[in-house]
Parts: sequence; C-alpha cells; structure tokens
Amino acid sequence: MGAIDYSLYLVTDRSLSRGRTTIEVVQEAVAGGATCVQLREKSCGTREFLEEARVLRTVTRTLGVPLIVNDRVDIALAVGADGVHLGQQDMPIADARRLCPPGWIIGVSAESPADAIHAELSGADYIGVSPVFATPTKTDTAPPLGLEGLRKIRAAVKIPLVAIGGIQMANAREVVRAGADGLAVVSAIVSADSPREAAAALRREIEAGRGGTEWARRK
Ligand code: TZP
Ligand code: MG
Repeated sequence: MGAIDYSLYLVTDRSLSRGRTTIEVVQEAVAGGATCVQLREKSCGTREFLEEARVLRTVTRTLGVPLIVNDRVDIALAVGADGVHLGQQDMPIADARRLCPPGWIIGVSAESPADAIHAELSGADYIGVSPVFATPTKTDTAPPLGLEGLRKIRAAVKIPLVAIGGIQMANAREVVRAGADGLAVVSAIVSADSPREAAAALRREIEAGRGGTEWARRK
C-alpha cells in the first residue's frame, strides 16, 4: 500500500450502526468519500472479530481503501490488513514493528504532546489525537484536548495527525484548520440516516477546512 490518505478515517462501531452491518456501513461510507477504515470491535470474541476482519479485508481491497485493525496485531496480521491502531495501553510500537511486515502502518493514540512525541520517536506512522472533544461513543478517555490541545500536538510532531472524538459536521472544518491531516469519525457516520451522505458532507467540510489551514502542510 502506498501513502495513506487519512482525510476521512471511518472507525466502525457495530453497536452504533442502527442494525446495519459493519460491511454495509463501510461500503456506504466509502462510496460517500471515506478514505480509510479502522475495524474496531470491543465486545465480540476473537473468532467473530477475525471472521469479520477477513470479510472486511476483501471488501476494502475491492473498494481501494486501507484497512487498519484496532488493538489486535494478531488479527491484523492474520487477515493481511494494512496496519494496526494501538492505544497507550496496547502493545508498544517496538513490539508491533518486530511482528509486522515491512511497510505496515502503525497508528498510535496520543492524549498529550508528550505521548505524541514519544509515538513519533518510536516510529509511529500517524497519531490519533484523542479525544479532541468529549463523546458518548467512548467515555473512558483522557480529558478532551480541544482545538488548543490539537494545535499543541501539531506543533510538537511532523507525522500525520488524525483527530478523533466528537467530530461532526459542525466542527470538522475547525479541526482541520487546527492542524489535523484527517478526521476519524464513528457516530457521525455509522449512526447517520445515510452513512454515504454523511461521509460526503464531511469530505466537503474537510476540503473547506483545508482552504484555510493554519498550519502549512508538511507532506
Ligand atoms: N477514541 C477516542 S474518542 C473515540 C475513540 C475510539 C470515539 C469517537 O467516536 P465519535 O462518535 O466519532 O465521537
Ligand atoms: Mg486500543
């Protein structure tokens, strides 16, 4: 996989998908403009997670978007995903790097500039800036960083930043303007009446935000 387009980074959540399957939501969201998909499963067993990841691997390959697996290096490796996303309590980057094939994407969640600097020095490919805003989707988070916290992390590292937490239409533009390379979104897409239209609308906001980015793009 070449350079990843993090612009609109869909993070799945079956419990918020209003009865639609994760596969359906992904197909619709990518049709609308999602550029990257992370499979995030917090409650199903390993076997079910693996089976779903395998189907999603085929689907994302057909759709031409990268597949990142949340938390589980083993599942990501087993299905030939493009990479893994690791939180501060998950496997350290150095261990994941040793296990994974060359060119694999490793994303790391950072809750502070110190986390972000550490992740960059450890060889992360991108940082999930988490959370930017408070969100009911995930409540066991560090205090929200806000746009100011995002700006501080932007100033501290050079690798791509994907902002997550409470991102929706009303704030997407300002999050991009504060320095995010991409927006990671759960509920604003998976719970929308139309994930396709929600993704398309968010993409328009991202492009609008890029028209007035405070930070020179570093890529
Ligand atoms: N990590 C930090 S906040 C969050 C995750 C997985 C959930 C974001 O969900 P939403 O619905 O986009 O606010
Ligand atoms: Mg995790």
